[in-house]
Amino acid sequence: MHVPDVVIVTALDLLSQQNDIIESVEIDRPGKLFQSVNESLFNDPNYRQQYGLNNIGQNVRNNGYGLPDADVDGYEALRLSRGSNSVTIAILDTEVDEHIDLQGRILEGWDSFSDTIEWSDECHLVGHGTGVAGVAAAAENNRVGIVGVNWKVKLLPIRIAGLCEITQLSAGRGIIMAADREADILQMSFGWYEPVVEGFLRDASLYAYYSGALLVASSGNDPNQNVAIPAAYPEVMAISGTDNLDQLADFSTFGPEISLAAPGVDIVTLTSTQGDPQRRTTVFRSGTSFSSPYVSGAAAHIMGLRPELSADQVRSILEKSSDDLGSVGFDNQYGNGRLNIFKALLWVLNP
Ligand SMILES: [Ca+2]
Ligand SMILES: [Ca+2]
Ligand SMILES: [Ca+2]
Repeated sequence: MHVPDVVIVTALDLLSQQNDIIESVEIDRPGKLFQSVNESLFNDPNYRQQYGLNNIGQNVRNNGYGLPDADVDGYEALRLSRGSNSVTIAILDTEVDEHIDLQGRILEGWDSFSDTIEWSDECHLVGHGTGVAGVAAAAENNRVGIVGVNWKVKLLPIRIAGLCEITQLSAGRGIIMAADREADILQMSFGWYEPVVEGFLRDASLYAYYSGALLVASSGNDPNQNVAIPAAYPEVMAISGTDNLDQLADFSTFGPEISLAAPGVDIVTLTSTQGDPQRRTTVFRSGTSFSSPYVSGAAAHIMGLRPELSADQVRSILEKSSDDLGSVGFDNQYGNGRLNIFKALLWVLNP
């Protein structure tokens, strides 16, 4: 309740006249504790290294000091949303391990790969899918690992890669399965440097798009190539990668298909538990594989707040609310700009 100043003044005046029982009267005022944000907010041991969420100029891995606020404003965003467990991101990747930092969030998945190609534990140990899932969804304030973009979203692991390889058949089947399982977002950190042509992979992407899912994919890790498919498909958001200075990563593929950029250099995230769920290992990864899940986690925030929005509307909000970098307006490196989750959520809450 807001009390008008005039009422307060009158009340103080009346109270101070009771000087036989009240010695003096004054207004109490709220104060602040002077702890810096990155020290106090999260107890997750690797949070301070997560410049992508909150860049305070920290020097991650001794690769140089960052540019303050060259980040997705993940810290500010938490004031507006903590995520929703009614939203699901399909992680189309290698396996997503039952890492303790993803506890309770992993739905029963599906394997599109092992019945098409033989696989071994070799690729499982890479932990690629677990790292992608961590960026989007690791739990906050659990004294484990990192802080994900979204703390409640469910994860649907769709294994499409094994033996460190991936085929368009396994990927396409996984995309169709993710759509049929009604995943809201398809997170795709893989691709092929091939032109956009008709075929099974394209058909699968269109099937998922027309079923209402938001498709998010990494642009690729070769600056001399065109944006990879499926990222280059018009129905898919293509995400390039930036560093802690908001510069395009030197490995990032770019081109006119880029929708957004997001942090992709020296990203600390989860890795394989090697079968031991108590294993809490984290690792640094670089690549557009790890920039695109920032966007998936952000999209899941929007869908949690406004479930009636279409995937196209969510995409549009993310693009319009991004921070323009490079040349003014759209450019081939950053697309519409670098993701800003806080601004996206402000847009959603105050359209
Ligand atoms: Ca910031
Ligand atoms: Ca954590
Ligand atoms: Ca620009």
